[in-house]
Parts: sequence; C-alpha cells; structure tokens
Amino acid sequence: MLKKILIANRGEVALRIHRACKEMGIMTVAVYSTADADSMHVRLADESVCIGPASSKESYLNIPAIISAATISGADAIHPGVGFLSENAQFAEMVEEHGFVFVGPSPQHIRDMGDKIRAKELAQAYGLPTVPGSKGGVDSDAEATKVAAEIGYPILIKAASGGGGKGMKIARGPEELSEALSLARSEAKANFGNDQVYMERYLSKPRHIEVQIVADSHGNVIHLGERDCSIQRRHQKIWEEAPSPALTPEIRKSIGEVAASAMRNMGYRSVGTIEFLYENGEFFFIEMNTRLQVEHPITEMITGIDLVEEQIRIASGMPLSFKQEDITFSGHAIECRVNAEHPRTFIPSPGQITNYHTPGGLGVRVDSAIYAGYKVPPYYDSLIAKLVVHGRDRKECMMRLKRSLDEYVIGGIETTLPLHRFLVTHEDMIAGEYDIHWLEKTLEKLED
Ligand code: MV4
Repeated sequence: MLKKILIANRGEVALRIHRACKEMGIMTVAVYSTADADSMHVRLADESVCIGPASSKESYLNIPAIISAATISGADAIHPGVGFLSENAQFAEMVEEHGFVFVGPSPQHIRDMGDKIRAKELAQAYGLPTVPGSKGGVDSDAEATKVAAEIGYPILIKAASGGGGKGMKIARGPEELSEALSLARSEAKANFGNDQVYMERYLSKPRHIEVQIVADSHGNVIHLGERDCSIQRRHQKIWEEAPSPALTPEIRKSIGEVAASAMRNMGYRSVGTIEFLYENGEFFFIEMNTRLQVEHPITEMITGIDLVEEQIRIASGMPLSFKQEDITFSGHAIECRVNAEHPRTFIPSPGQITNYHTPGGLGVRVDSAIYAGYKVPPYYDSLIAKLVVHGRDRKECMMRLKRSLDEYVIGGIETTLPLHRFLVTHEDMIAGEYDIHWLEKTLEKLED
C-alpha cells in the first residue's frame, strides 16, 4: 500500500482526497499557491509545500514544481485530483519517470481519450454505440458534404481536441455546412492548437448520462451505475443525480454492462467515466473522462463505495474489494454545485465569507474546504461546496434537499444556493423531466 501521497490540487477535492488517505493510514502532502496559504486543504494535510504564485499556470499547472515537491517530501505517489493536470498524459508520464506512482490510468489511456476522434474509434471498436457520423476527421468541404448527405441534417461539427463544447458548430442544412466547418476549424485551432474536426448527427434534445467505471490492474472491471448530468449551463454542470430519472431498468443494465465491457476490452485501469447522450430510448458514446469526477459523491451515496479509496487501492496494485454482483444500488442522490457566483448572471463573486452554517442530518453530506472568515480567491474555479443529499427514493431525496438548501447559510458573497432553491421546487425538476437545454431555456424565460 502507498504510504505518502502528494495531492496536486486545491479546495474541496484536495480535502476529499486527504480524507480518503487518512482513513487508509496514508500520509498526505498538500501543495499550494501563495493565494491558498490559508486553505483548509493545507491546514489539514500532514505536510505542505508552496509551489508558486497565485496564477494556476505557475503553481497548480507547474509540473517541475509539483515533482520537486514530491521529491523533497518523500511522497511515493501523486494524486492529480480533478481539473488542472488530471488529464495531462505528459504529466502522468513524468510522474512515473521520476519514480512516483500516478494515481490514475496509464498515460496512454489518457492520451487516447484526449483525442476525441481516436476515443470514438476505440469506443466503437470495443463495443460502444456511437453517434452516426464521419469515419475519423473530415478534411474538405467535399468530404463533409458527402458525409452529411449520408447521415442527414442537422449535423454537428466537433473539434478533435475538444470537449467542453468549444469549437462545436451546427449545420441545419447543406447551405450552412461550409461556413460551420470553417468556423469550427478556426475555433478549434484558436482553443486547442489543432484544427482537426469531425462530424456527427446532431441530437436535438438529449440527456447527458455518464457511467462510473472502476477497473483494477488485474483485469477486474465493474460499473457503479449512471449519473444524469443534464442540468448544465455553458457546459458547466450545476446539478447531478443518480440514478437518472430517465432510464428504464433495462436501459440502465445495458448501458452499465456495455460500458464495463468496453473498458475491459480496452485494458483500462483506475476510475473513469464514460459519457453518453441519451435520446428516444437510445444511448450513444460521446467521450470518456480518465479521472475522478467532481460529481463522484452521488455514486458513493447510492453504492456505499468510497471511490477515492478504491482509486488509491488500485494505484497500489491491489485488486478491487468487490465484484459486480456485490454492488447494490440503494435510493437516490443529488449533488448541487455551490459556486461563488451570482445566481442569475453567474458572474464570479470572490471575497470573504462572513458567516457560514452548513446543513446536516441523515443523508446530508457537504464536501467543501470553506469556513467562516475564509476569503474565496478570484484566481480559480468558482466551485466552493457540493451539497450532496441521499434519500430512499427520489421524492425523499428532493424533500431532504429542499430542507438542506433552506438551512444552508453562506454570507458575504453571492452563491448559486438561490438557484438551487428555485430548481428543487420547479415542477419539471420534481417530475425529473429535463434535457441538456432545459436550464438555459428556463433561465431565458425568466429574463422576460
Ligand atoms: C453532441 C450534442 C448533440 N449531438 N453531440 C457538448 C460538449 C461535448 N462534450 C459534447 N457535447 C454535445 N455533443 C451530438 N451528436 C450536444 C452536446 C451538448 C452537450 C452535451 C452534454 C452536456 C451538455 C451539452 C450542452 C450542449 C451541447
């Protein structure tokens, strides 16, 4: 078993990883920027190393500084957390070259899944249904026209190095194709330094469903069911739930099994998430995330499995502590992302938290590194807390979530708590009837 892990991250996820380490008897090393000297993740860690100034580029993305910190602290492994360097194949490679264990998948799997065209090809080869589209990239208007005629309009053009929606363009008919293609290319080039694009049939009202995978280095691969992450704004998830209110038991079984089987075929190791779009009873692979995800707690709540502990066990070379048959899914869980942002404009609201009161009670979990008096810095992601609630069924979960939101007090800054209070009482949310466009459309209607 690993003895000392350097956590190359900040905020609530750094604390989340620290907690798993402590329960496993593992020592922790925090890294921090000068802006994070007063952070909870630094206070609680066994040791801490300052790795640079406030700017992420010079601190949490500074590979030499992080590897040096691991060396001087005598850590035997590095956990990348989420965001930052967590899906950087070169970082994973360098961590291993310096003799540390990378708590994650192999660099090659990170690299393969980072290229969306390659990921789609591999997914298809390993048995996952994919959205009808171009075979590989499209290189010319003529080729695009031919592919579009085969798959039918509307079509969507996506960046090979994309993800997060950047460089995506819709063409509703042949007259829009050439322009959409060149716009997608230039946006992709500007954002990712790679102008390669591919095409898919555009699904107009899908849900975003993702399947949690856990795979050890001995060939054991299991799934922990799905999460519905359709409630989002500008590709930022706001509210996630497990299980999805939209899936039938048959679809649920099928999506879980094909996802696990594909990962077995791929020889994947570590935790990972397969993303699908789900529309009219059909699901299609779109991307894979080769890291722990922000919304992992809802899966933990319905399975009772500590995903970070499992991830660390796997990195230590140990076999999974359960088989697929051992997994029982119990009840319903919802995560509300609490961001330091104005609840209607989503403009960031950094600053000092003057007063703080968290909800509690049965089935209520708050993952956060904030405290009364803490100053939310302006330099990083605005996520400051995750309110995660479990109930025996969705109705109980929603009632418990409502009372938890009513108890939660964060004073001194704007947060998305009022938005969640609005969502939890909305009839469409109570009915579980929403798709990936629901939130943006609903907020637009409120403007008028
Ligand atoms: C799509 C799609 C509709 N049809 N692909 C957006 C980001 C990228 N990860 C995949 N995305 C989409 N791909 C086809 N063929 C709609 C989206 C999409 C989306 C997907 C998941 C969650 C939120 C979204 C918001 C807008 C568009």
